[in-house]
Amino acid sequence: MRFDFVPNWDVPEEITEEDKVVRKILKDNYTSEAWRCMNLTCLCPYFDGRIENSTNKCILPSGKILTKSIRREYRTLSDEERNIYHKAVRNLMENGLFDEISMVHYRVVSINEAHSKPEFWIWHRHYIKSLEIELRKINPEISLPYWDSTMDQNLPNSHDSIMWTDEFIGRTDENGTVISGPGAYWVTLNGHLLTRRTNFKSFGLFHEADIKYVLGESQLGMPRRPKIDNCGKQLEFLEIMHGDPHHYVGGAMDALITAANDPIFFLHHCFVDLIWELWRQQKNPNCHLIGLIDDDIDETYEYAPRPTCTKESPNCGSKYLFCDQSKKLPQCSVKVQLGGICKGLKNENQPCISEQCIEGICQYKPFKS
Ligand SMILES: [Cu+2]
Repeated sequence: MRFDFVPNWDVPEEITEEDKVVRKILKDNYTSEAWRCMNLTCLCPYFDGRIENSTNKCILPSGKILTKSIRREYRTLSDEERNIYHKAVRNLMENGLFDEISMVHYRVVSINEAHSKPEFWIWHRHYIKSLEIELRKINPEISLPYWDSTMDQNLPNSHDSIMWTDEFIGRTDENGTVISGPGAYWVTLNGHLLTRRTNFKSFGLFHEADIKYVLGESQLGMPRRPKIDNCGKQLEFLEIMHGDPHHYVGGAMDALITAANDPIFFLHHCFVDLIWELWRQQKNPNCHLIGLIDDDIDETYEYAPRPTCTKESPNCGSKYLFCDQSKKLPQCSVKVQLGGICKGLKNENQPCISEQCIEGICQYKPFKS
């Protein structure tokens, strides 16, 4: 049988159309309310922990202390951290929770909620937090990483980023089927193998200039009062902008209804949430409502800063990133995979994951006799 990688969780034997459709029966009742917790004391029971009276800390059954999750850029995780993260995602796929959570997104999309309106920010914030909590229940050391796709967008060809390799979010075959990474051969809720675009050219990822534009704005659409005080437009722009990486990745990510079937959804939305958080922290009090003011701050997670570099301090904090100094302002970019285009980048900035940029292509050093 072709689909021997399908977890036997609730998947009936019934496979039709030459093994192309697998019907999953979901419980469709993801009801955990852990996402409502704004601090670790509240989260503690969801981890079977206990609050130690003297310190007020949450002690897990392992004896470790439950700490705030620190969300870091996906390419700054160590190899070990990344593998632990991938494994935990796979684990949720196999125990059915990943599908249950994907289904929550499917449901709100099908009733026209949480998108193209001010709830977009809050809703997706809570949504990705649900996945993070489930991942942390498997391993409390995990934090949801974010995908700062401006670092891929900076490359001569963003599809040459190491993002799309076996070690990271995975490769696709010529049909677009994801064949490695945490989404490898995953069967989505509509019964198809997870796909992504094989040709990424038609859409862009996040552009630094657009993020700067959003952060430069001081007002926000007020929930339920979108047109008042000219507060309406800026975050709408960010929501529209967030669509480009969806289309860029393509496949399941291309459509709202299926997007959350791809694990990359959560990396992308985590970055979207980070931009929102950066914006929120510099809010304009005149355009402010509940959910945005400081006493609503969520103490269960925080964001590590986005990787940055300067000429004087060119370290982007990971062997998978480099400080691109070929442009006016130095900026951290993700490295280019073997065989990828590095034309225009400076070899001394080490843009290639392989040894060298030779004649515009990342390759190994030529053999010297
Ligand atoms: Cu959504």
